[in-house]
Amino acid sequence: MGQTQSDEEVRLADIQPLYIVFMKECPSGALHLHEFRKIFGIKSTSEDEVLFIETIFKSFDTNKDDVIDFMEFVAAVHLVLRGKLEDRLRWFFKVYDRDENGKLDKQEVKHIIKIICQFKRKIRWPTSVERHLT
Ligand SMILES: [Ca+2]
Ligand SMILES: [Ca+2]
Repeated sequence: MGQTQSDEEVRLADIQPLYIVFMKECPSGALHLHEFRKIFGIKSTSEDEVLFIETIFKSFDTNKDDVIDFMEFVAAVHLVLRGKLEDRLRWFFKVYDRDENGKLDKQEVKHIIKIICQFKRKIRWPTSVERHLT
């Protein structure tokens, strides 16, 4: 996987509880978009939110095969909950930059702030993940 050694590296003890959550939510070992939404408790049908979740999903699907496997899931959870600020910002930028032109324009920023405000009220980590990682 070409990882670099660092203090931030995922430890085995962190992975075990995630593995339990992951296998419970998707025994097939591959997480699809609709399961991804279910895990985070997103039942929204608003077009903006659906699109946003899809963008997040794609940003985690690093090998672009339209499913999130366990290693991608671990990387995602690790990044969001434990990642270095710089890595998180890089990821946020990728998610925000909807037309992928490498810049954030006013519309993109405005749009994303609106969605994040809506999500803050709705999103939840599975409690088992929260307990182990926060
Ligand atoms: Ca994938
Ligand atoms: Ca852009």
